[in-house]
Amino acid sequence: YLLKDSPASVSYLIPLLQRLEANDQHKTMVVEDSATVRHHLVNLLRRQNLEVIEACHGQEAITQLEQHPDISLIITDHDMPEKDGITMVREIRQQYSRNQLAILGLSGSNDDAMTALFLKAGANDFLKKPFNQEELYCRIHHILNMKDTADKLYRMANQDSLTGLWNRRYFFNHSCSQDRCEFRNIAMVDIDFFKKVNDTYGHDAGDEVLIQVSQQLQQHFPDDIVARFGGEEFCILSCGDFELFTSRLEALRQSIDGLDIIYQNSTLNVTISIGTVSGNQSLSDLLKTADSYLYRAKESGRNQIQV
Ligand code: GH3
Ligand code: MG
Ligand code: MG
Ligand code: MG
Ligand code: MG
Repeated sequence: YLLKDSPASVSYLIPLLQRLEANDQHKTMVVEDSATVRHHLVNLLRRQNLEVIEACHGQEAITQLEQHPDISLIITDHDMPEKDGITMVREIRQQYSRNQLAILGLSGSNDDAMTALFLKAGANDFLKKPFNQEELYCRIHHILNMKDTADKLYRMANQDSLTGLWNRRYFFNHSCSQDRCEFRNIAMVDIDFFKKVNDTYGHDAGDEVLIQVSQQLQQHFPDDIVARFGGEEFCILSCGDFELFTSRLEALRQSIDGLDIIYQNSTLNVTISIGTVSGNQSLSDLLKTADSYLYRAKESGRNQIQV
């Protein structure tokens, strides 16, 4: 065994157990070419109720990650056939940020630079083999906490807390992810006479309407960027066929028109107005145009799409 066994100290294990009790299921991958070490690591992790996937080298790990994008922790060796650990970490980090994935490097190499190389490639931490079992648990606990904190920060900065939709900041930061497409489709969506809902049924009822309208938006546009721009105004950004886009908008309009929103003892009904445009102009030009079409939809009687 390359691994040092040490007397199990229950007190050290408690932090990891506690975080798992908090209903956090972290899917883990062990990347290690030595079957003996890999099985030992897998056993240590399974003992902590972690779901574990195995890979024998870096290339296999990358394939596994594509099949299990919800993996949140990778523990990896360096010296492996096909692809070494540091190269693998560097490649994975181009796609998976620190709020999605925690990585722990692990190597028996006597190379002084090994720790720095792993950290520079994007690992969160490094542990030398043979390692102490409690130290492994502590480091895992630590990097998973860091990942969860980074994720929380990311959500606080990019998501709308009431509806769970993306916010303006995310919208403008990620609009470039659609730069490759020739034409971009934009839709500005605004709830009609929303102020009346608040005035009649109260602010909490208004919030419920916002939540349910947001769910409809997400269901109709699962592959696009859907953001709450403010108040009762939303924006959808997508690539691809504009006719398909407008037919989806029409389906959205109809489903909200027919939606009964139950709040306490009342059934609330709202409609939406939409302004939409497609083109290769700048995002701000497209938004201005969509906004003017939305205004036209309001002027023309609401509950409609203006193209
Ligand atoms: P129009 O059809 O012209 O869009 O009329 P409207 O009443 O929907 O538009 P208006 O801009 O007059 O009112 C929007 C209201 O949305 C006013 C504001 O109090 C309310 N609002 C904004 N944010 C929230 C929120 O987070 N929760 C609730 N309940 N209300 C909100
Ligand atoms: Mg090895
Ligand atoms: Mg409105
Ligand atoms: Mg308004
Ligand atoms: Mg508005």
